[in-house]
Amino acid sequence: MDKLKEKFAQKALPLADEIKTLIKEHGNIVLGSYTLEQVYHGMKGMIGMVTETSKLDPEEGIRFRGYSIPELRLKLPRGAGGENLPEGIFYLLLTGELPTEDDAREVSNAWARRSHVPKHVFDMLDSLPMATHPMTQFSLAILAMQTESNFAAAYRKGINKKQYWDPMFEDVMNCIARLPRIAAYIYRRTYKNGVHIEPNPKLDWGANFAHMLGFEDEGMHALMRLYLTIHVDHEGGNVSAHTTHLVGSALSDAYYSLSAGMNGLAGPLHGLANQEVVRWIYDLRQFYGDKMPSKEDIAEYVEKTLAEGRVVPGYGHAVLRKTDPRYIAQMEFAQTHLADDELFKIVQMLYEVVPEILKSTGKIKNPWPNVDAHSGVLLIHYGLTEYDFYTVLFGVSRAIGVLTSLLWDRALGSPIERPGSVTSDWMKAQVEKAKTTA
Ligand code: CMX
Repeated sequence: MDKLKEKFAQKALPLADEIKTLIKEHGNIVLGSYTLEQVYHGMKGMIGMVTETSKLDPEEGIRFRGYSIPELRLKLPRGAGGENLPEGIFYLLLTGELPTEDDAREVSNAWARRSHVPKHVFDMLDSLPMATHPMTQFSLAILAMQTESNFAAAYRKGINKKQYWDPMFEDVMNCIARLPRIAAYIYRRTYKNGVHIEPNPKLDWGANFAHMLGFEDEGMHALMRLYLTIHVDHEGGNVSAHTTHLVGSALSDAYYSLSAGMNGLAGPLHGLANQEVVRWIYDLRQFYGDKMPSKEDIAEYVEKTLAEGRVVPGYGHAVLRKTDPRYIAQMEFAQTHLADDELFKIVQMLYEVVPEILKSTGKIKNPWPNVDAHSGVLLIHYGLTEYDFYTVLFGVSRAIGVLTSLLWDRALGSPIERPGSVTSDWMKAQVEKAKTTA
């Protein structure tokens, strides 16, 4: 068994026993109660699942295995041109331990070894109309790889449920290893006349991804490492993570589950917001004659967006109540590498103007920018201008978090998910009941 797989088994299997005991001995402890509004409004704030890899605090932001983004920027191994290696955060999410440089390098090597994409996946992509959105192509390609699932093959043979985690480990490693190749193929097919670039096995995962997309600039390699590290995980309840977990709970394999999760990421209120932000900024600039907008212009355009019953993309969050630390990490990168960039200056002005206007509506719970408010501007600076592709980059990173979580689900013996649902008539009856008891 390879070292990382053995380490995972040493961590996960004892916890599976511990959880069984916890449920047996303390299963009747009451964790909270929820309101009619929470049931109608997307179950916000209801504790409904366990996700081992990360936890989101509304005020402080995400902690990966207990570490905040600023802490991890100091503690995780870095690539040649700077910025943490996504391989390092994968190791942390998988094992709960900070990786050494060697640990991260071993993940890099394992992913390089496992990165071969079967030909039929490329053939399937080539059969799609050129105008197919990159996220549709990405989700379909992941689904097409399902032919490779070790878990599905093992289940068909009749594997013992205690062993589920083993073929799932293989699927998770293989799937993540192949995603950059697939994403780069989609990019080059859609935007670069199908001229593809072979991987460079000497590069780390993030830099190799940038290389296959066609970017050799050290700054872009560093940006790709940062991007792929900060988008990995955001606890279990967000749409892409929850969907992957839910679909996987039926013992659908990693490919089925991730493809489903990516369809959720493709929604404009979730991951697609990164392309929407850039589109919205371009529309804003065009509205003011393609000149640098003033703060007054921006304020007017935000008001106009709200008056049209549209959302201001990149602002707000279902859990966060402060500026997203992932936004700040990208802002710091921009301050170091592209302080004079015109679009970056617009993003900075938006940060000064938008929150006050959103607050003044009195209904938006979080007026602050989220991760998507910043990412596009950095990518454009390095020449990745095709914004319809941005959510695929998010997806490559998010796969790390949701698939490590899915692997933990299988190791811990998580059951099929099946929450109860009620009708509005049932709700009205509860209201009547509450009135009579009051
Ligand atoms: N612009 C305009 N209106 C907004 C808004 C924004 N940025 N954020 C919230 N609102 C509105 C909601 O649409 C809702 O309106 P109604 O009551 O008329 O339905 C009201 O304010 C209350 O919403 P909320 O409780 O503050 O926010 P939710 O938890 O319902 O939604 C989110 C969260 C992210 C979907 C929402 O803030 C939004 O639409 N933001 C813009 C899209 C975006 O950036 N999404 C990316 C999020 C990060 C990610 O997943 O990648």
